[in-house]
Amino acid sequence: MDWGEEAARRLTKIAETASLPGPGVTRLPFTEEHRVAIGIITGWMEAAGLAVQMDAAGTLVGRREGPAGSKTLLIGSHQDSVPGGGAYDGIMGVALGCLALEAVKDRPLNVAVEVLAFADEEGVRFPTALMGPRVLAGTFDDGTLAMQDRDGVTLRDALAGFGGEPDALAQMKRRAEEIAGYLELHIEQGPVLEREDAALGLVTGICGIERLELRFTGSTGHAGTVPMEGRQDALVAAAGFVAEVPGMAREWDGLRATVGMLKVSPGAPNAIPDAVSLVLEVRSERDAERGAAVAEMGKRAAEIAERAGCGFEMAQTYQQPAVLCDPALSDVLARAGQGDLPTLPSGATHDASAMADLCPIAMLFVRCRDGVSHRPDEFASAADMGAAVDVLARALIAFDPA
Ligand code: HGY
Ligand code: MN
Ligand code: MN
Repeated sequence: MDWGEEAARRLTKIAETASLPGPGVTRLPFTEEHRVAIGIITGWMEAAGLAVQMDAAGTLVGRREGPAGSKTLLIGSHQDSVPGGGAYDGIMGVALGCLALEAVKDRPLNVAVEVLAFADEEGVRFPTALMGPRVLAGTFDDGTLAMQDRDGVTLRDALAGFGGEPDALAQMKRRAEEIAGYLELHIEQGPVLEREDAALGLVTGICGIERLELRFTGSTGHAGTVPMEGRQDALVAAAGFVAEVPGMAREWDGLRATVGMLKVSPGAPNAIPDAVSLVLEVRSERDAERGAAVAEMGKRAAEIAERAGCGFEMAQTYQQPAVLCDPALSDVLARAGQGDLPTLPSGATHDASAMADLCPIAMLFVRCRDGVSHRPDEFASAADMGAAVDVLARALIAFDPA
């Protein structure tokens, strides 16, 4: 079988059938689209001879037993997408894991293997993410079950309604000594491999992330009668800060800072804005630099607010540290790639970020056309996906954690 063509066929099918209508793929966790995806992925796992079940966190698990007493090697990624996202982000790692096990067939392996399709990596529906890997790593905070989506549905109710078991999550922590490691194959979502004319690349590490809510406060008034002098326009302050973010980010090598959400009140064309809240996201492979950059940005924001006669406050709403891929486990992929795989950091985060709290992680990137992702035109070629399946199959056959 041409594993790359089969991967392309499967990913096209699941994109077309397990998504809300509209451009690109929209498949949020614990929805009808997720349920359709579960059915399709179950077929992939069964074709690979895996025993399939959904765990309490809504992760679909396909398991192939290994020799008695052997450790388990985990392979996985996420089934969910961003709204209007691509057909490869996340789900490709699940498809390629199943195909590699199909390719291996019943050749003897030194480990048991599980393919994991995690429910929610993007954190779009609920203001949290990575529940599946965090439950396995024992780092999941039960408090997040109370978080609500835009319709007021709690994560607890959505999970229970989907067939998960919110009250059984605490018992799901895997024993680290039984796990040989976690491998994640993922579309690069950036332009590096394409620029290097490389189909595949080994990930050195995954960036850390920090999200902060910044609030600028002024005073509202009639847009037609309040003179320009002395206004305390919260949007003027916020816009002044947003305009400076790119320049501030460039002061730190490799740092990325983005303002992707902004809310204005009262939000009327004839009323001076008296409150603006925005979300600043800062990413870096170096946590200390990220911390320094956030502190400096907060200082600059306060100065800008003061110049506009406005108040200012900032609070952290999310953070996850940078994680390094395990050199030994990465080397298994490198050797299976016959040694000529380029290496690169990941500016996107992945389920592997959370799995790093349980076991060694390694990631293999697949070239991404034009570096485009989180968009309907995200694309990985069948040839490159076929090369990834071959590398993973060779790695599985050679891998011996003893
Ligand atoms: O935000 C990220 O990097 C990932 O796509 N969730
Ligand atoms: Mn994504
Ligand atoms: Mn992803």
